[in-house]
Amino acid sequence: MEISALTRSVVKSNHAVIAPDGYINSNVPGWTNCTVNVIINEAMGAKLCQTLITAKADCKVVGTTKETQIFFYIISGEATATVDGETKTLATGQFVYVPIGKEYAFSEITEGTQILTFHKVYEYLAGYNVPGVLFGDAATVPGPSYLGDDALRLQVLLPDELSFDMAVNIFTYDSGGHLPMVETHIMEHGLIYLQGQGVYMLDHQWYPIKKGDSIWMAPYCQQWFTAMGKEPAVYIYYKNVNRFPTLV
Ligand code: UGY
Ligand code: MN
Repeated sequence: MEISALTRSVVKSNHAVIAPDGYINSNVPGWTNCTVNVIINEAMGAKLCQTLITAKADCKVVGTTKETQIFFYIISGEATATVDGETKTLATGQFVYVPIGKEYAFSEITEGTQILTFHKVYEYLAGYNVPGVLFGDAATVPGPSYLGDDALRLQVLLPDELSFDMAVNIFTYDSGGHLPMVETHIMEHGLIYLQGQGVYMLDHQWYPIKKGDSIWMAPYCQQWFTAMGKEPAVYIYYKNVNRFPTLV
């Protein structure tokens, strides 16, 4: 039997690795008959929230966004989503972006369905409208090579427009593929691995990472990843974008 004091999870001041073995469930009003794991939030020092919903029988996920927009992504399974009066059935890889001030309701959720959420307080931009509801499917989003390296592919799920202050991307690395540099940047990340494994360097510490693991990277947490093993490594990640970078 494995010693239960062992885990790959760590929580540091500017990054965290959260493996599923340490999950403790939360109750979220309006999200019923499901387990909810709040993986990243402001209590950690983050400016985003990332949760994982796992449906039980007769699960419903219902609410109204206020000043915080929510991006819902079906990691596996199926659900029917109604947002601002529009209804669609969402299957694995499909998503819906819910802007501020909108009602959402997920029903007919197959037992075991896993739904990822990213939440961010919306920052208005003078001269630009607040984005509308957006349904989408990662399978139809192109994945061009990243910075000219065919071992890396980047899919951008939300429109690259100034009205959006968050990006959600899917990054695919062939085995042996790696980031072309150690990134050092102001933007924050939350992510979860959808497939594969590899080694992440965060703030000059090295972590083995695999499917199901999540990572938080604060602004300026230095980051690098290489994929290992027999299949591509894939993660879906959040990034804050498109707003003036300083109050100074
Ligand atoms: O968009 C990004 O900053 C991305 N290349 N970072 C990452 O995957 N850690
Ligand atoms: Mn980055």
